Amino acid sequence: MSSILRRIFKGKDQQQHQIVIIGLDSAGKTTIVNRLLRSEFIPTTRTLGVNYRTVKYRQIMFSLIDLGGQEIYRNLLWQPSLEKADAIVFVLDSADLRITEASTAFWESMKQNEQAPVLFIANKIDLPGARTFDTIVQDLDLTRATRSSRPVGLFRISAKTGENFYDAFDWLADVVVGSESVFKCKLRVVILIDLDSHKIWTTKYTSLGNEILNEFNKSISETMHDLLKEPAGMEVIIASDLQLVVVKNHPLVVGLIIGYSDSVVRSKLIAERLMNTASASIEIGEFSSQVLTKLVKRQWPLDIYKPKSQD
Ligand SMILES: Nc1nc2c(ncn2[C@@H]2O[C@H](COP(=O)(O)OP(=O)(O)OP(=O)(O)O)[C@@H](O)[C@H]2O)c(=O)[nH]1
Ligand SMILES: [Mg+2]
Repeated sequence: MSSILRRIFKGKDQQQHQIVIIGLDSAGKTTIVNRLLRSEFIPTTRTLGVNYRTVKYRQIMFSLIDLGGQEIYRNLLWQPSLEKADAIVFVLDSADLRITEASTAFWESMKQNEQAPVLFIANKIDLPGARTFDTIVQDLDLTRATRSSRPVGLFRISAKTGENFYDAFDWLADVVVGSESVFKCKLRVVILIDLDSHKIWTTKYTSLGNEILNEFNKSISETMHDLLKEPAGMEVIIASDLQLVVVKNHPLVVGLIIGYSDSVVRSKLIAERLMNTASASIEIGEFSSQVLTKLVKRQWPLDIYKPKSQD
């Protein structure tokens, strides 16, 4: 077989996933690409136009389209690349003061491609001026993104030191090959409340700090309070490295604590199934909390958080 034929066959065997990397200039996009290629920190110069690279990551071929982040490239080059993206990586410099500009660039890009999964990277967490995760989520309104139907993963990393770097790209690799695991969530706490604010079922899969639990209870009370105005809906609050999800569907409310890059859409599905089961059993006067405990164990065993020591 001639070498050209071999190359064609190889190309056919191995599907390449187009990963479009965007973010303001100097966010760290090319540094991330270099770390993917060489597993180390390599100094960069600004990208003029676009930089194409291919990398095999955990047996998956990524075709990386590393776009220049300066305004001229944002206007000229981003849209045509985004339209063809299989996945989008948005990189933010966590210490950059241009937060409004970054937010506009992010949300404009989301409009250019409404389907592709999004890996949101808050980079440069090694810098002393890096914003906290909560601030970034709030400033860029990221809960709106995690609530959308496409997979959205949020990660804080340092492309310089490598902190959390592979967690982020493992998530992306799972997403592009359609692995089930990314659509799972790791339930820490689930709580079911009725309209009279009675906790009718609570289950904790791990112990959590009081601060988080207080925040969780507060967000549940606020949602209960709004229940009269709006009988169905959902709230997502990011607290530390967790998400507090409150789903209401008159007359019940379910609160869940999940990991910060877990699928909110999936946690909503679990909450709705729990509410349906609970209301059906309440109606016939046969409610028992064991039924719900068993339901979670049977239906979503992989969505239950297991602390590392129990793995
Ligand atoms: N401290 C720190 N510096 C970083 C990190 N990542 C990148 N940098 C530095 O940030 C500067 C810009 O990085 P680049 O990777 O070139 O940024 P870019 O997003 O590709 O920029 P453009 O190509 O202009 O769009 C460089 O000096 C990098 O060394 C990080 O995690 N921590
Ligand atoms: Mg660059």
